[in-house]
Amino acid sequence: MTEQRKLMTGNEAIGRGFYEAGGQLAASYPGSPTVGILTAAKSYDEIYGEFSINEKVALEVGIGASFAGGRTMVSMKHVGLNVAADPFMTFTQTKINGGFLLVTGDDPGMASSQNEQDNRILGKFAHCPIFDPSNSQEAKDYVKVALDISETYDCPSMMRITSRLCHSRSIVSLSERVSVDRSDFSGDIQDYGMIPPNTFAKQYHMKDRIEVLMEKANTLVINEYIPSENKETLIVTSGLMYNNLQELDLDVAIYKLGMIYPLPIQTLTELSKVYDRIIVLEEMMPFIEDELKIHGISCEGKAYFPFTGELHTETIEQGLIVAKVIEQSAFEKEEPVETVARLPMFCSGCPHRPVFDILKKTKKKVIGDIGCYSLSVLYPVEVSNSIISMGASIGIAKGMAKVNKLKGNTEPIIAVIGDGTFFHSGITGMINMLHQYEDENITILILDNGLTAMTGGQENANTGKYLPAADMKVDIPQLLETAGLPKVQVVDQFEYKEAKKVINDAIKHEGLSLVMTTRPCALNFKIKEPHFYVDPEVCIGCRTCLKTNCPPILMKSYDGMDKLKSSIDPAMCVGCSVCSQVCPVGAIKRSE
Ligand SMILES: Cc1ncc(C[n+]2csc(CCOP(=O)(O)OP(=O)(O)O)c2C)c(N)n1
Ligand code: SF4
Ligand code: SF4
Ligand code: SF4
Repeated sequence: MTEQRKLMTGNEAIGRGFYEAGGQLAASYPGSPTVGILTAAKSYDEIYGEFSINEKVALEVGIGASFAGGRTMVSMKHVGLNVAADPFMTFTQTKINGGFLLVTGDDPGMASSQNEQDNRILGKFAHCPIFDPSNSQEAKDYVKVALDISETYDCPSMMRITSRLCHSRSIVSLSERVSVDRSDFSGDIQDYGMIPPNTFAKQYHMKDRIEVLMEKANTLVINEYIPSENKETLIVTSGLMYNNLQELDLDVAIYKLGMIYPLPIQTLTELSKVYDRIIVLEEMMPFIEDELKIHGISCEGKAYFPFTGELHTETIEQGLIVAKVIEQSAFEKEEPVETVARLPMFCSGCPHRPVFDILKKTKKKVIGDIGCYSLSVLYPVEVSNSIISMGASIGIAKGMAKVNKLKGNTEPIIAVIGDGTFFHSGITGMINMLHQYEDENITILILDNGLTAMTGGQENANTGKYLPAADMKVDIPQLLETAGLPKVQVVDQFEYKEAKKVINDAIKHEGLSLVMTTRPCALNFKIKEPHFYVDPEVCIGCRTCLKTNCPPILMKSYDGMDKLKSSIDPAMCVGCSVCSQVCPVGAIKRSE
């Protein structure tokens, strides 16, 4: 049989690797850069795959699958592990059964994340082996290595990847699927019932396990020593940093780690006697550097390389020049190309736009949350004053209202949250609102656009309302009212004037008010009504429509008219009608 080869992203390769490794259950929660992993894994009929309601639930579904003897993979973006950390930090004490792989996608440089955290530290915290592939082939192959190690050493494995590996493509050789047969769940309480005294022995088990794995690291083939005649410097690196370093084509010895925790300390101690110095090349925190130092191996690293952002080849070269490993740059200095800054913005006809247009006019403080509506922080909308983490807006609004009250400040507080984020983790904050609530003036706006738009339009718990194929259609107002919260006022925000009145009345109401907007995401539901156009004879050039920030609207000069008048690009307009509703003179009309 001829070898099958395919160009794959890192995410696709991980999905394929899971299939080939005999994977049975994959769970995830969407988030960049890891969304494509589950999409790829669940494209194979042999794998049950789900986007769970949040990362914690995804991890718990995965724990169940592993206990039942299935090979399991749970994937999430880096911050997702904060949400899943509670079960993870105890699961790491129990026995597993089917091999368990946690894939976590870090985002150095924060291309699409609210922070830049280095999840290798959480992997160490959980006492589990951590793998760091450098290309799609390794991403695929390491899935099997990690699952084998998980089963052999009875622990969850972690694969830490970064955005660039997730999204860049390289050639992958495909293999057949293997079949793995594990026993059913034993139900052995000592192994799985994690309360003291059962937990005492488990702590030692975790510590011993890492020591055994540290020994194993010395002979693991994915840890690779590339010697050099030049005995001045050994560079210890892993993952994508290895590729970037290769581009410099240096005469220098390299130790490329495939497993970055625990480290092959014995081998590296011996190598430290062969080379004059060790330099560690890694993105973000000095993780490998610290590990080496903890084990008495003298090395340098973050003294030469930034601890934040991606390390591109040029940055690595600069660091190595400062470290005196190389003398001068091999790159010709290029003048940076001037580009026009373009901020992300809501799509044409986005249902979030009228809501923030209305809120902007209230001039009140708005506590934002995570979703497409996070863009309301940026110019030109600039309405949400704070964004922290998924679901946080409601708790923050409550805490702020309580302290404002103690200070005699009765200013209304507004929180906005999308339906996806509401189900992910906003629901607990919402129920907590009932606890010792007095009379604080808080308005919570739930922006129900029918799915999880920002991460690519995945289903959430009420998508079934719009798509019959989706199997959950939780009714948010009914859910909240049953829990004892005030009646949710449901409003169509494309009825601009009505929506404005409902939102303004809710803000004025001295108490807790809940409003839910109902228009679905224009992009994912491909909404396209007849477009609108501007009648320049009627337009007075006041620019009110422009302030809705809808991409098709711009001011232009018309023949025979001195003043700039508004115009709408018909190809981009999806016909939501919001601009026509804010025009004071009726100059914006629907086309036939
Ligand atoms: C803990 C965590 N998990 C995942 C993400 C990635 N993420 C960004 S926005 C978003 C969901 C937004 O959905 P929703 O609230 O419905 O807003 P929409 O994008 O649909 O407007 C997710 C999952 C994240 N930022 N944090
Ligand atoms: S994807 Fe949907 S919710 Fe997000 S900005 Fe576009 S229209 Fe709005
Ligand atoms: S009708 Fe107006 S606001 Fe709606 S999509 Fe078209 S240009 Fe944008
Ligand atoms: S709001 Fe109406 S009058 Fe004002 S610029 Fe736009 S189209 Fe012209």
